Amino acid sequence: MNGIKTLFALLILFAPFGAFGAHNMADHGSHSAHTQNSVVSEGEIRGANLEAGTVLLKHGDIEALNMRGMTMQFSVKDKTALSGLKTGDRVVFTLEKEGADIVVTDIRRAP
Ligand SMILES: [Cu+2]
Repeated sequence: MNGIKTLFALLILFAPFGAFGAHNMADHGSHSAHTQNSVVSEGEIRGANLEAGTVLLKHGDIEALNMRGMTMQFSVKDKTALSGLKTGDRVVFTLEKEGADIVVTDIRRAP
């Protein structure tokens, strides 16, 4: 009997920490997304034009920009960021609003 009581006590003690931890993680993502005008997201390269400095990216939902998952073309602010990347690469990229446009200000292979 005592053993079961102890187990319950432990569950009650630790359960809130688990929930808090998970919540914190999720929260962190949206916080960093709202800092400045930039959003960090992940996707896959579907094509690139190094001369034009454009990249075709398949990305997931980007709530901060009201975008559902899609494949779309972006301009890359610094074309050289595309060198070394190829179609099929998983990437982490940063998007920034520039007037009416959304440009990629950073892109690198996903770790
Ligand atoms: Cu999009």
